[in-house]
Amino acid sequence: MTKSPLRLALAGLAACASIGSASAATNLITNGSFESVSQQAGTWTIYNKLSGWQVDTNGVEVRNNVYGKAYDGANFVELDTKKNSSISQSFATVVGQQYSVSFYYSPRMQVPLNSNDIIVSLNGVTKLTATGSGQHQTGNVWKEYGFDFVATGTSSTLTFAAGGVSNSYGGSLDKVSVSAVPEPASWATMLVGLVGLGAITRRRLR
Ligand SMILES: [Ca+2]
Ligand SMILES: [Ca+2]
Repeated sequence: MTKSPLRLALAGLAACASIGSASAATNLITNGSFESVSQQAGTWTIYNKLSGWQVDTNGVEVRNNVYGKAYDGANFVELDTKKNSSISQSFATVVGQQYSVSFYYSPRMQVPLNSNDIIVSLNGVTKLTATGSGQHQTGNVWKEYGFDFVATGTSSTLTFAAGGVSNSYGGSLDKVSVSAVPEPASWATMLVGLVGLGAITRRRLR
């Protein structure tokens, strides 16, 4: 059966709709901005549990605008609690689908380069290390980091771990997100759909 322009246009519109919902950036990470905790402004607490995240035995420090503001909302976290700690989260993925990881990192003010590392890994493999010196810094200076990956399993695990000198002072983390990247095939279908719509429109105008 040959595809009529109308059929192609409808398929294209369906693809548009699915891309639209994906580009509304469905975040696969739960509590990526660490706002689940009602942390009092200007204070910090080390937690052994945090909504959405698996927390290492050394805990995770939630800070509400203390020694620097959050990038998003009021809370951010520090992973060098009493010593270097880590948090991780597993989320459902589709094998072969590409995903984009994004997060915001800031060195901690007045803490040197060798104590501020946050090591990011996916399924146990290190992807990048966010680091910087905060020695001449006032408050937080946020910068976006990220990487893309293609899922190899129906579940993927993202881990953030404090690195460098373990001394209770380390880098800040906020606004973690993972979202599916639209596949080229979807864009191709959408283009075909738009061309099809154009053809129909031209025909109707005649
Ligand atoms: Ca936040
Ligand atoms: Ca440190």
